Amino acid sequence: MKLKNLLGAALMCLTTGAWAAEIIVEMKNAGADGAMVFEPAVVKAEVGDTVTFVPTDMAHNSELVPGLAPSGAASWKGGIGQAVSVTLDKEGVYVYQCLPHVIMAMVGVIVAGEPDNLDQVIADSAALKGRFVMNKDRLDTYLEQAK
Ligand SMILES: [Cu+2]
Repeated sequence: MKLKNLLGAALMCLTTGAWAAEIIVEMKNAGADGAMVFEPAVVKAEVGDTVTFVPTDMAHNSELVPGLAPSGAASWKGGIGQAVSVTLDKEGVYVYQCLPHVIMAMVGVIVAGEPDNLDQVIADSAALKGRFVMNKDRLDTYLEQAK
């Protein structure tokens, strides 16, 4: 009886995705890609995985850029200096930003499953890129890695 319960619990875990990964992205003043970065800046994940943004340094946030995500995907907007988590509920490419440092191209990319909407995201990212004053090719570099 006890063993049967254990097996049942294990099966439940498998079918409900209890093994989904949790991925940590740090918000930093400096990193491998220069000043004001998310690290890792390009995350390849699966639908159901959770990404948590951790304020390693202060004065950063993470928020989804409206329109630069799979259709119908859950959005997120963390407070300044606050950790925030998102569970990826739709397959595709997500672009997010740090609001105080958009002009320094403090952005990041998540790919959940296949990057089916990548061409659309690239086409629609012009407005965001227009706000960059520094590191102007950073998002293009990240999106190149999203393929
Ligand atoms: Cu920032």
